[in-house]
Amino acid sequence: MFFKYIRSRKPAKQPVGPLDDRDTKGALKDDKVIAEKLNGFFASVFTAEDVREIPRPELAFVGDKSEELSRIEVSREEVLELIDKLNINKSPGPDGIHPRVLKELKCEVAELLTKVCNLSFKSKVVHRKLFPDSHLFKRWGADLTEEQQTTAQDLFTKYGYNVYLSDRLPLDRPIPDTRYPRCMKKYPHDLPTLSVVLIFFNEAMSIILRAITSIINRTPSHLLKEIVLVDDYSSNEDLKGYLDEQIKNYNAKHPGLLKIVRHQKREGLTQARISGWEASTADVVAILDAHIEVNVGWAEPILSRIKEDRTVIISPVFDNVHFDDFELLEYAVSADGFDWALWCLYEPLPKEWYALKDETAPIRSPSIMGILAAHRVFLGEIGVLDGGMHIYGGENVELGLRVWQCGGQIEVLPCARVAHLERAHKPYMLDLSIAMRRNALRVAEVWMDDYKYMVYFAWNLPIENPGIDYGDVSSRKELRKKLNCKSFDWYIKNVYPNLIPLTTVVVYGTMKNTLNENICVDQGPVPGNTPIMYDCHAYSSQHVFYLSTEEMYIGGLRSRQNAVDRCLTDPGTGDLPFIEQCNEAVKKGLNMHWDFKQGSSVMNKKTKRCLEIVMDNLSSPYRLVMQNCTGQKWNVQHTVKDWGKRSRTNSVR
Ligand SMILES: [Mn+2]
Repeated sequence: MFFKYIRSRKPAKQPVGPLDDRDTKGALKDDKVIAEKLNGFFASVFTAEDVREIPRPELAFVGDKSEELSRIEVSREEVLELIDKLNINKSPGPDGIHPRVLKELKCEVAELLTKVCNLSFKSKVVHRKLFPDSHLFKRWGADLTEEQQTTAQDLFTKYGYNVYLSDRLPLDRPIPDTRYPRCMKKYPHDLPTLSVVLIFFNEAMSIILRAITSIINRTPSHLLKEIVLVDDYSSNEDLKGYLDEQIKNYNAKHPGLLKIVRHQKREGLTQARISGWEASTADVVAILDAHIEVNVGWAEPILSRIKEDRTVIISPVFDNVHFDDFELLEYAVSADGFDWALWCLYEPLPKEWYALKDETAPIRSPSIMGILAAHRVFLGEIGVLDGGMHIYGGENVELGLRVWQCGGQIEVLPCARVAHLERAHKPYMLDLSIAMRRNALRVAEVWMDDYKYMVYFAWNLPIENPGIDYGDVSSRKELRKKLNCKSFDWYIKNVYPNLIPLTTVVVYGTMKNTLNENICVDQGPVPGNTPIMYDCHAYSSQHVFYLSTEEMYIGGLRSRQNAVDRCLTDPGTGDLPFIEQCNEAVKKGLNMHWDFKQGSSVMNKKTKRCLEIVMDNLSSPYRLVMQNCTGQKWNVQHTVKDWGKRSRTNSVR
């Protein structure tokens, strides 16, 4: 996305002045000339209307400040490039720049100019950087005293975002309206009522209060029935008595608006969402994190869509609030999907949606991410959420599959926008993949039928006795039966054709030579095409798949249409094996077919050479080579018993 690109570009390092008034030694000639230039530039780019909304940089030139100017850290390229964009696209129109993006750009230019001016013309006290390696201070906090830095860093470590700044920002701060212009249409007055659930665990107080404030200010009061806070047994003191007081204050102004549910022990994200759903009473329930700010007009599109169809589960579009400076980064509208490990990911928008030529139209989505809105009773009918999920991960995919397979639909609504604060780190858990893996198996066992094999492949687990306790799934299986839900095969063919199964896997996992079982075949450096032997760690770079079609994949598993597997090939000359993208290998007619059985050699069908390991001399490690077969034996970690062998012709794509 254009705006994202601008933001993420790294500024050039060299200190430079804003415009062209630099002499050969790099010092600026004349402050007054620059002041005039800046003023002139500002007047040429910013309209009177802009000036009302965008603060004009303070151009106060006093005395000779050229020395300070030479130390300006804002890059000239950055300013010039932005100016360039503005000039090219000055007039908004059908082929020009989107008016909202234009305004964002102008804001950036104004901000940069202000920085230039402040850095140049005000005497600056430089504080020692106490935490040069902290993510918090990468782009923020240059003017903080040492004491302030310490306070801010402590809060950052505790919460994973900039609580020091949050505590100083107004609760009702404005955020940019990121909707498409056509979203600003009128919605009917008569819509279903709304309960908003905010779940939290040890969230910072100012964050929760800002979420509440945004909901009250940006939801029509006749539609907002209540806000239900769910505390998943926080330990922070301020979230007890002080929060209760705050709730009383709100309710004094808005009688009965705020409720709080407090868990008596830590029950996890999913159970917190279920508790919020149980406590709500309006027609529609929106279940959100507490580290959000809803944007203007967020509720009306949701409520009118659910009024049309009670079986639609809705995801608003997220924008990202930076964890450090709390600025809003607009995210592109996209659908929600997942890979075979069941990690959520963004999917491109379906062609059918573009064909509608209506940017306000709902987007059919295979899955959902975290934040959702639904008809309260319908959500209950299809089983709310799986309360057996632990901590984090998998619960969204579970909901996605269940909704589609059991007669509902999931849609992303481009006009409903919610700004979500992404933590730099999640203080409550170090390795999310442990809970994720367990929850993924739960989803696989209940909803995915034989396609569950793909989840076991992706996590490199044996299908029988994976050694992971995913809890009791019998009540979820009963629910699936009771609701008469469709198969995963139906789902993948009708809802998510972009997710690609691989039904021809014979063996998978790490691959070891019997000469030394401490080292594994590894895809080697990427980018690069030479597989190597490396100490076994069993991460995806060491995942090998041998297929009944006699191909051998190395390094992870393809999940989606646009990702490509990497195939082992024998170039036929030299002593090194070569990895090529499988579709390329087919096109080029490379030697990509292998004879292999567990405990035997890996021999290329065409060249008759073998994949083997050699030690060039006693002090060197083993190398992976192609050579005349000497009878070396290989084993791959796991064997597939039956999947695909029954109905291969049906599901192979
Ligand atoms: Mn969140």
